[in-house]
Amino acid sequence: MIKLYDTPVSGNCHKVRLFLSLLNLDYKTQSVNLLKGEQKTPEYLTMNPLGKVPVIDDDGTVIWDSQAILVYLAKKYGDTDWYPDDAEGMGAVQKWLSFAANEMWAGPAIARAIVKFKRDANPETAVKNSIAALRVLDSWLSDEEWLACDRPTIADIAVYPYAAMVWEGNVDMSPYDAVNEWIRRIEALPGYLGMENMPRPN
Ligand SMILES: N[C@@H](CCC(=O)N[C@@H](CS)C(=O)NCC(=O)O)C(=O)O
Repeated sequence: MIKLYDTPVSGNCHKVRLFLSLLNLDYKTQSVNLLKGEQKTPEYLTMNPLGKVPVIDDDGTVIWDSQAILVYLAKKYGDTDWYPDDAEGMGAVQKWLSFAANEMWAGPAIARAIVKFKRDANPETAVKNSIAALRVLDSWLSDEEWLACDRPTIADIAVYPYAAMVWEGNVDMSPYDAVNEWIRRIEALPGYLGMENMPRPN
């Protein structure tokens, strides 16, 4: 069975839990307490030398990094709807996986972590980066329902959690109508699983 090394408040872990739920896969979780440094123990570092969550162990196949895990799960358990196998489709999905790891991290994820977890980073830079990322997303989603291939793919799952939680980082979501509509479309997918105990914006 798949074992997910998981921290419930982590948006990167939420990507994985959400996708496991959309695929209707059984899994168990092993909670990793980041405040206690459980991600830096010698045992944990043998699975992920970066000392971060999430990690999955699928009967001995160990994968770290939320984007890599989405690719693995889609290829192994999903179908080509979630992760296409043609060059154009793969490229279209991959650019948003990179966006999730770079722009969504430098902006929305850091802005939230500053407010919620007292992360030592510059709030003005994080909010500026968040606005830049949201503008790119909003512009794309003004013409498209989904990020790639005209259907829900792992691109949407990778970008969604930190977009849906960016308001927790004191970023005003009200100017981004297309992003808000896309968030509602994702939350209407069969098997959608929300972030545990996540408050919703007013
Ligand atoms: N690119 C990685 C980033 C993983 C990451 O930064 N995880 C954070 C939690 S969201 C973490 O484990 N932080 C603990 C640490 O850096 O010590 C991914 O997408 O999985």
